[in-house]
Amino acid sequence: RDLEMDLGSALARGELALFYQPLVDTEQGRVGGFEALLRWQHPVRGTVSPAAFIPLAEETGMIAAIGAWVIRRACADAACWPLPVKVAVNLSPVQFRDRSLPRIVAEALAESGLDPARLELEITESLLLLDDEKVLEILHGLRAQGVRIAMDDFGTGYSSLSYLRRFPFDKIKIDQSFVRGMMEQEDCAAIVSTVVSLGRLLGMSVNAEGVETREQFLALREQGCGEVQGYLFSPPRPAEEVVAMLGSIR
Ligand code: G
Ligand code: G
Ligand code: MN
Ligand code: NA
Repeated sequence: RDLEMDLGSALARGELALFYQPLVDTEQGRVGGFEALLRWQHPVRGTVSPAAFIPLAEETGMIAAIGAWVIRRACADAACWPLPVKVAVNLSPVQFRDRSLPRIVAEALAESGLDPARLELEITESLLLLDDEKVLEILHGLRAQGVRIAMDDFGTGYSSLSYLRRFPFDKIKIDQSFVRGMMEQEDCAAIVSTVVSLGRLLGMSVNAEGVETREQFLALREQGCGEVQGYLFSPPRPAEEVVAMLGSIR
């Protein structure tokens, strides 16, 4: 497969880049951090979405090198930002297959000098489906470094509330599919408000993704959802634009 061969050299050729989407603190009304989202600037195909190439990287094992690069790049970028806001990095379950992740993260933090409390790692429910002692050990190893762990896309996988007991997440991210329908559909509204209170009762922060309208934002803030992100504020933008985004949202 052509794409596969190209992906093999994409890292070395400098074709991978991190874009950043602001995480907006609803109480303070300001940017509290950024989620790093990977982009592949392919010389012929143009920008290739991670939805297209992450699965390929996972199948071929290339996700190990790409994932390590993402962690290092995100820490290095964040260490240079003018304000000490968070940086959130998405992890693939494949990055938990061996035990190298805590070391990769420790090295990225040491090299960059980034305060570990500013790094948030996003995992998905599918990781916990493996129901693996090793996964929990790795997560605890990361947590022990002072890094925060967020459950991404909450409610879309094989959601089991027992996951929230098996590992104490710092944050739950409500999937954008629920946010999209929350003003029109009672089922979405019920799920959103239930997850917001669940997070609060469990002592976890809650983020709502895919916020596109002011009405959604106001409703989420009213319900006590502490953090939001979405096109209402900004799409993911190139690293060079982070400083401008820090100043522009209020
Ligand atoms: O940015 P976009 O909406 O196109 O991202 C599509 C998907 O790719 C999302 O599910 C997102 O979590 C995932 N993704 C983006 N960047 C990374 C990354 O650096 N690593 C992993 N594993 N997934 C990522
Ligand atoms: O799986 P994960 O939540 O990491 O993926 C986030 C994805 O959602 C990214 O690809 C990002 O580009 C996309 N995204 C971010 N904000 C919005 C939004 O407001 N609306 C829509 N439709 N997509 C968004
Ligand atoms: Mn994410
Ligand atoms: Na998500």
